[in-house]
Amino acid sequence: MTAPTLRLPDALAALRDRLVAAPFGLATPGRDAARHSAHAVADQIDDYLLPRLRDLDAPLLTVVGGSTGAGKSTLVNSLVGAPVTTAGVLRPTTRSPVLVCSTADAGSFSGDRVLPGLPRVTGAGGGPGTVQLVARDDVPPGLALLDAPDVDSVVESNRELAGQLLAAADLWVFVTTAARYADAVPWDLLRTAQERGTALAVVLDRVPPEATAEVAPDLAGMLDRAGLAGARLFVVEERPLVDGLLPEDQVAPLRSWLHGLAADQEARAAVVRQTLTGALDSLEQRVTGIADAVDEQARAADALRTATAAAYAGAREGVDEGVRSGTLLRGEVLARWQEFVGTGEWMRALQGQVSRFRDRVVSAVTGRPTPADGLQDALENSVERLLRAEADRAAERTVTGWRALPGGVQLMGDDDRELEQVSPDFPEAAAAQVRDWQGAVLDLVRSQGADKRSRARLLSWGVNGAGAVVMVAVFAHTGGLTGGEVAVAGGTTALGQRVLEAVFGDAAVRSLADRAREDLEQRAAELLAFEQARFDRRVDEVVPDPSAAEELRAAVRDLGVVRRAAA
Ligand SMILES: Nc1nc2c(ncn2[C@@H]2O[C@H](COP(=O)(O)OP(=O)(O)OP(=O)(O)O)[C@@H](O)[C@H]2O)c(=O)[nH]1
Ligand SMILES: [Mg+2]
Repeated sequence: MTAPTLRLPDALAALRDRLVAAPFGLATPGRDAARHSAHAVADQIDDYLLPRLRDLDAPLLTVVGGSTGAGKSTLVNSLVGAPVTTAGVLRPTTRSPVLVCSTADAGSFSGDRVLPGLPRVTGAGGGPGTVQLVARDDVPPGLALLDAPDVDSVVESNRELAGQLLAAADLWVFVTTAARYADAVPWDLLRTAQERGTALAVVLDRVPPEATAEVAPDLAGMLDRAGLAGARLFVVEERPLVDGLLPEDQVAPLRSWLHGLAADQEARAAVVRQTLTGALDSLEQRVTGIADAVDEQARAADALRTATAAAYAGAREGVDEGVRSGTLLRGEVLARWQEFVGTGEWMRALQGQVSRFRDRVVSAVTGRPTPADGLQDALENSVERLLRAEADRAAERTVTGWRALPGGVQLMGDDDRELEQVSPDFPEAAAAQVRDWQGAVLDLVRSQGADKRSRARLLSWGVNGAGAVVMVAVFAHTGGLTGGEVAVAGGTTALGQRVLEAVFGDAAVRSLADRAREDLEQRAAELLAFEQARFDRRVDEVVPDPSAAEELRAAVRDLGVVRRAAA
């Protein structure tokens, strides 16, 4: 059986992997904070929790943190009694951390046991992203001091690094000054320390001697009210420095407290336990917050997809409506239709008197082998225009919808103008589909166009002519209505309808037209699906895994189970 304590690192590593993979591609309101938090938790697992669990007896890592110019580097030098880290008048001075430890402990800190992402260098000049390691014989074993960059830096990388270092600490030595002890950023960090139960000491530095009596109790009160009464408070008065170091009487109390910890294995273990337990306890709440933000991502993705789907459903309906309403038969198509079936008195005379004129119509039409090309071209253009208009409208509606939704604007980026209309391939694809449709209609007419009698009439027009007639029928024949009931696009088209019925027979026209219409609507749906996919792909790319939030919650639940089993 595996000892439960051995499984805790596995559970943490699994959680870390989930955090690193958490999708935050959509600019939702909670995104940035949650992404930051996910990185911070993942870093803390790598930088602190895993190394600490692997070796509970490893020396304490004490991180000296606080505002720029608070005197952190000066304090570290004074504690050590030598200029191990650079103090300076330019703000901020410390850019890359300096870790001072006993020579005996150098092995604990020289590798990647703690802070594995920050390579160690010896000697100054390692630069940002490194930790300068200083091993000294005169530093007692058991406790290392890390001089950190400022927590409220104007330099963003400094701030982030400081946060990462504090999360990696067994013990925070928080340095603030008489002038700045009420600043917001340090207090945010102190509250974090309180929430996580991190072992903490506070140094009130650079206090004008005459102000000590007033300022120190004020800060102690603030700590108390923040639930940090347990933190040790050290006061260091601002005095002239000697060789860059604080006078011995000012630094001695803090030094002896730290040395006491270093020497006392029990006390050290208590500090480790406190910070370790606090960090582990804090994970559930932190990860829950991150998982909620991942849910927010999923909801935002759904909203974007829904907006897209609605726009393109509208486009499909628009096409169907356009096909059924007869509007496609206006203008050029109508003119070509009249040209095709012939114009003249008999057409007008036909109105209302189909049966009487049927035979004349049929003979008139069959007797005129007018080329159907003009009609076909006109139909093609008319259908393409409809498809284009609906696809353009859907693209525009989607873009408008996305602009109003969380993450939508960022997801489009600079492409919004391009997305607002059909894709560049659309016109060609639409033309090809319409041509294919016309071919399919011709095939339909050829293979099963109506009964024998009407097919004979049809074919006397030639397949092209017959196909064109069926296409007109598609647009003239509204669902369920027949013959005289239909008044499509004015009397002239209704007339066209009657001509068709005279030629085909009513039922045959309807059946052919229905099938041809279904085919066209199917092709339109395919074209629109292709257009819609441009939008869906963007969403899919940034929110790939719908179960991410649940997996995060499961990972933190597993951690709880392992911890309870170990307890
Ligand atoms: N006279 C006097 N000067 C001090 C004292 N503490 C710090 N200083 C000076 O204040 C300046 C800033 O001190 P640092 O130790 O560099 O401050 P820091 O907190 O490390 O600053 P960053 O690295 O920028 O975050 C330096 O010029 C120090 O010499 C003190 O107690 N007395
Ligand atoms: Mg410094």
